Amino acid sequence: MPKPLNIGMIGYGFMGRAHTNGYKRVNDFFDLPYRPVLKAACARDKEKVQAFADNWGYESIETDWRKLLERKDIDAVDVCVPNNLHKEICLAAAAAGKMILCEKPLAMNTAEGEEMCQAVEKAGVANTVWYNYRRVPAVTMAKQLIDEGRLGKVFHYRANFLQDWTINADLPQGGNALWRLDAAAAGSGVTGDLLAHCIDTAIWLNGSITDVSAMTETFIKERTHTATGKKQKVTIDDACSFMCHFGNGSLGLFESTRYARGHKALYTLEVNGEKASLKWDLHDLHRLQYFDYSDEGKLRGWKSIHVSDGDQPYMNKWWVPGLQIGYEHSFVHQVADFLASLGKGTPCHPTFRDALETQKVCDAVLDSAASRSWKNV
Ligand code: SOE
Repeated sequence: MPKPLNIGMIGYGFMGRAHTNGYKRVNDFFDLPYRPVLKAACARDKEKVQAFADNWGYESIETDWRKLLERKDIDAVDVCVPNNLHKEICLAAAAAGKMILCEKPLAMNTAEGEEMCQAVEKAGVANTVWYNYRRVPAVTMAKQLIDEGRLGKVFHYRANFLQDWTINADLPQGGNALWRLDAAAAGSGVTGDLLAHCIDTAIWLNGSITDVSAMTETFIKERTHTATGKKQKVTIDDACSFMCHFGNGSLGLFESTRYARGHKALYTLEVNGEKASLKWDLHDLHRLQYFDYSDEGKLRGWKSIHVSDGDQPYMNKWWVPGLQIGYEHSFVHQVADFLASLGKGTPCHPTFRDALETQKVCDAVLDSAASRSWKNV
């Protein structure tokens, strides 16, 4: 019988729902040493958090996260609030001895992230950051192929994360979901929100990034702030592109924007090696494109692998070959891996320390754009 693991969820937005769905489904499909129990949901607005708790099946609510952390019946807290609140909550949660599952990006900047790493390491509490795309089966399979040496020496890593939801100049900054447009709450724009995903996957697949050269742009200079009702300067990056070197000698090219009309959430990545290349696209997330130069010449070409077979990552837990899974399953997988790691007493990657690497690259990217010069990570 799996042991109960009592979850305290802080926040109830998009990620609060995505993570809760993961906690609810995980034991139906995975054999695990622990079973998440939806103990308490916490947010400032009592009515809204009660509605969330009722809808998703949390046993109780809190309106002050400090109260949640005082509760003896909470084992792990899930931090799903805007980025400017991550540090304070995580430091307090670590001091209270709670395990922490923190939404990405880890922090507002590297200095905050470093403090958070030290706090969880000092407290010895299990920790992970929700960079969920690692656990899309096709992406996990890309990692396996690279680790098996099938690509050989890597020359190029390329990633894009393109959206178009902020083109409307009337969209305010601040408040539900739109806190992402307010640098005071988000820290940065697409760099921390979208490129952070690309960077996490890139470091995982291709190793460390050593130096970067970036440009950013803020296309809409002023937006009404939800809190004040007044027009305020926009200080997030609406778009960011950067090039970089990886420690393994390969070259990286990254682009992210919320102004690519027609693209809703187009995360694509491509790795080109001496022996083979691979490509992945979030809009077609169960496929991995693979080109193997060792194939017989006349048959050589890109293969579109439908990652849905039992011998492909995570897929033996789901349906039968050919029947695919989706975005939400990446969160189920992260919960499964977190619970399995707890059972083994091993870290669940990305840990806070892993996510700090991504944070450092984001900071170097923003520094580079501001100073129009190359920056070491
Ligand atoms: C922003 O639109 C967003 O929801 C990000 O915050 C998520 O991290 C990303 O996965 C999808 O886009």
